[in-house]
Amino acid sequence: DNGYNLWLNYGKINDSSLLETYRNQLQTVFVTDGGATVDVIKKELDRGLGGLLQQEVRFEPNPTFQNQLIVSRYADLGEDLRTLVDPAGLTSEGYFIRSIENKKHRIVLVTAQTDIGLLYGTFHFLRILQMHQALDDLQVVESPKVDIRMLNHWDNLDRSVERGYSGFSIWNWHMLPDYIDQRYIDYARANASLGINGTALTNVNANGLVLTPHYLEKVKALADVFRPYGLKVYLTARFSAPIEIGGLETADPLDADVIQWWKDKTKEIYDLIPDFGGFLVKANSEGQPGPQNYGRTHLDGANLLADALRPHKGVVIWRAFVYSEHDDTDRAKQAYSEFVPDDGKYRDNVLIQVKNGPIDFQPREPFHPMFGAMPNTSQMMEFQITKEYLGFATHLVYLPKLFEEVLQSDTYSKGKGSLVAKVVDGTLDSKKLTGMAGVSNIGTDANWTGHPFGQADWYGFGRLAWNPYLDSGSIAEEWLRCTFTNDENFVGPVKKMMLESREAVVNYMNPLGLHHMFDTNHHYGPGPWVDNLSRPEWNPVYYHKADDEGIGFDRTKTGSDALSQYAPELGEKFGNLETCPEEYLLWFHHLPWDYQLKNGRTLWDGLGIKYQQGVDQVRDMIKTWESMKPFIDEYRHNQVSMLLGIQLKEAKWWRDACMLYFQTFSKMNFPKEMEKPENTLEHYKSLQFPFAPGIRPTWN
Ligand code: BDP
Repeated sequence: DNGYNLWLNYGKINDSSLLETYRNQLQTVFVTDGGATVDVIKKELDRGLGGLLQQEVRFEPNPTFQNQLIVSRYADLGEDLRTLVDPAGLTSEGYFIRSIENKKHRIVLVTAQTDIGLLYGTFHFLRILQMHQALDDLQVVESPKVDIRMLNHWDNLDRSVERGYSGFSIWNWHMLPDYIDQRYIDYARANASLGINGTALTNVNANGLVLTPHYLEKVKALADVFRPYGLKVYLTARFSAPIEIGGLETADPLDADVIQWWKDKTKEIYDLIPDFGGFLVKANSEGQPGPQNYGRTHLDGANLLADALRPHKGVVIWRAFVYSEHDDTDRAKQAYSEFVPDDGKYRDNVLIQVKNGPIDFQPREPFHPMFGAMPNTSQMMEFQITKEYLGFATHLVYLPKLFEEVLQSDTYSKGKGSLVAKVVDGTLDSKKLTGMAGVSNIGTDANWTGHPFGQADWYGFGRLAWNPYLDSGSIAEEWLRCTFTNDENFVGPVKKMMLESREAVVNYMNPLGLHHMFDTNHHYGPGPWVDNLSRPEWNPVYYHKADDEGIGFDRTKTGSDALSQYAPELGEKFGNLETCPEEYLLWFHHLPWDYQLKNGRTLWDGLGIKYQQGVDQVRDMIKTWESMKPFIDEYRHNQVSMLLGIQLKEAKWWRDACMLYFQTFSKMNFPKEMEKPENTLEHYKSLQFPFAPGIRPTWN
């Protein structure tokens, strides 16, 4: 099994008594009449039930109500069934699944207000079977808690993928629009199975060409494929496009010709793609053009595009990933200072998309202080599903654990319990428009994500975008059961391994609040010594600030005071060494090497012990995986074994390179718990990776 089918693995149910029960309960299927989405539902049921029950699926032209699966819009239900389900509170994408047994009926009913709701309900129903759950007392009521649930592809038109580690871009621009790759359809199916309803096709480091007629035809072809699956297309808009493809002299957001150009361009797109989602914009960040090039603000830029999109009901997703060249106090503070003062001034079809942490997708960061700080502006969460800073597609790190930690963080913006999840789903400040984006890890590799367990990150992102309160353990379990097997001897240990994998990577890369110690450009291996890049905040030494005295970034009042951007309760908690959780210690404090940790050991020893622990955790993962051989196919078992072997090698590399380097300052012996480094510091410094995948071609 090469993993192409993802979690939509409809292999035969091998528990014979369960199989008998299902076969009996689901003798026939009735699906409401309808258009393209209903056709998709029928196809999925044919495939899913056919595979799981290993028998031909009998579709009836009319409901018989006996031992039948009924998939029907709420409005088409007879009075007697309608009274059994109450659609109040169900959003247009929500659904019910109920088993009903009374005098007239012995059915499982999937119903919804819309065809897309029915499709989502169908996938959920199939998942119930994939997980071998009983159909007897089903009472499922589901509506997504977040409006826009989208993937961001950092895909370039030449098919390279920025920070992509699983092959090339799946968008074959050259052969579109005439050639529709089967992958596009399977991509849409997989996303629909999770409720993902949007996809930004192109890199945030944008190319204006995608907005030219030649490319828009290709985009339209993809949008047509995705439509029946409820998946809307978005594009990244290069702010200087009016100059580059429009022939104007300026892209000033207040210039009348520029305003008109964006209006016309937007209309041109909607004429081709009536349900186009909108624009995703990275402006005035890392060399991307933006309104500040003309002395204007992010607010001016975002509102310009919002006005062009409003007549068509589109949205602007404006990224907050900015750090200015002119403020070198603390990069962690800059986005907040540029956006928060304009809270409430953005048009209502603007969402500000904020990365989960204030620096950049590190193995661990505290949540971004903008969450909870803009009660009058729609905000969107941006997670990174691709593992730019977590070992690419080579390391097994289960990201939903990280996502959950962020979503469950308390912002205290409205007192205790003001979780980031409540900002994201809008309930904290009664937001009308909400969203969650994940930077995709999908490519042309046979299994889509390179590492077989990378699929779990896509899966988990989708599930959390639907419901940000889900727990990462249940998500792991669902994914394992649907992807591999329901054998408890497999699910239990592998789930445990997945849940521990996130802490392992933190330990062997960036323990105790350290961050951004990655080597130049590729962000793969360690480079804590790097100090030669043109901007201070591109250098690891800027972040760890190791010197003869100690290590860590002082973000308290005595330092950059980034802490003041958080609610006072958190300022207290993180600012005080007594109460600051040790996982954030060096994020917020600069401390002497002999500072005493809670367990009585010195900071120096504590660092070494954490690094060692990370290595040992990977050893445990290898052991667990070894014993899983009997439960899954050889192909994927082998793949994961080899990858874990690399992960162990590299965990040691991180430990040794970082500890040897820090030792040049601490001048202390390694703690006795730590294994001896395998190489010298000079060796680690000399390693070069000029052809690492996913690197941005130019840092401009
Ligand atoms: C950084 C990446 C860079 C992206 C940038 C972004 O190194 O490739 O372009 O984020 O999010 O993490 O815009």
